[in-house]
Amino acid sequence: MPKATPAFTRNLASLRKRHGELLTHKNKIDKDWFNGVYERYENPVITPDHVPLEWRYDLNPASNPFLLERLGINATLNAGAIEWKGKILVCVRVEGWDRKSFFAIAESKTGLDGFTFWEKPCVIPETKNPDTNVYDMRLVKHEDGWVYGLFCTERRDPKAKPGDQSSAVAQCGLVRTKDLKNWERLPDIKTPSAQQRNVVLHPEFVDGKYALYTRPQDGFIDTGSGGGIGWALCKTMEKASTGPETIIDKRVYHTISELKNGQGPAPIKTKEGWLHLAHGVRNTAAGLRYVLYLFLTNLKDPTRIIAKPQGYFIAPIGAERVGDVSNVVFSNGWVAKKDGTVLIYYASSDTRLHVATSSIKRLLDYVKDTPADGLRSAVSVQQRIALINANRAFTSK
Ligand code: M1P
Repeated sequence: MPKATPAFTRNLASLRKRHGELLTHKNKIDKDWFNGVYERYENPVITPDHVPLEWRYDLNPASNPFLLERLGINATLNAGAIEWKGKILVCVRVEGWDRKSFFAIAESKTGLDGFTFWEKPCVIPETKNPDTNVYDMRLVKHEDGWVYGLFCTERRDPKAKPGDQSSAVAQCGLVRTKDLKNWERLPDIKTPSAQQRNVVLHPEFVDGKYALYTRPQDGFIDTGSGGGIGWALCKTMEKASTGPETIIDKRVYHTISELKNGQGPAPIKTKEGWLHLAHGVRNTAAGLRYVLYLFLTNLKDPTRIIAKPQGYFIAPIGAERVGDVSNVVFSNGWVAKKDGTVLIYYASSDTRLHVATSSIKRLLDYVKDTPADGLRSAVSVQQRIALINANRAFTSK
């Protein structure tokens, strides 16, 4: 064993101490914040600093005498989530300094803190057309017995001119697993659209077919003529090729999702309908703003929206507003526990992962009894006046 310098030994001990403290730190409800719908927490649940030191540092004093961080982590974001053998597992989008994302499973007993990464990142086999970048996996326990992972696979646009090094094509990559360790890669999902992101598998068969939430888009960033969250059916996941896409949740002028939107995780089945979490995007002078919203669809016909509150459910606040892509919250993972608790995993500003908690009861109350978007200022004023009038009896003088 080569001898480490005193500085190497000291710095490694301090890195290990800070890493250990981070992993054992209890996360508490943020008491300075309340809206009744959900709880926010004091700390993010996973940051780049949670990633094991062995993934970032060469710990051999002979080959790395200065203890340099060789393969740093830039961000830990958009995570799929699943309850697995009594623990909460998140499949995190981990992005290195090289801008490549990969997937890694982290587990926690509480789902609120103590997230620890499994020994190694997930090895996702490639297809004949290798992915340049993969991200935003939605984990779904399907009634066919498999756990599917649907993710975005991004490749350089084959039609791009040599001077154009940014045009890309996004499609839905697909894996399935029985243990979250061995991943079988299936062909990318084919849809009628030029590009796809935010494709999510519905957990049950519909008319004997697999059902997918899609997000048709003409270009890589712009959805173009893509009108919103789509829905398409396909016979098999082994060579998935969908029929036509119908838009079930449209983009609408001057709403939180006028520019684009996308299904978050798979919807949760409740007695009153399928509960959906999605993101909406609008453009501003400061760039795109991403917020989260909820809606409810009919149990027998998940394409039919039966309740949709106005506005957003979660928007970035405080430190969440700043990061690699500021003013963004994004979610592709949530877990509904048997006792009715819902753990909502969302990333802020494409940089770190947070949790919010609520319950099925509260979320249904919020979705069903919050007024819908009236689409005009005058209607918003009337909604607020109705609330003020109804509150007269409860207002202390
Ligand atoms: O940068 C914000 C988000 O942008 C994309 O989402 P969408 O396709 O809806 O615009 C994704 O790249 C997502 O990962 C990212 O968080």
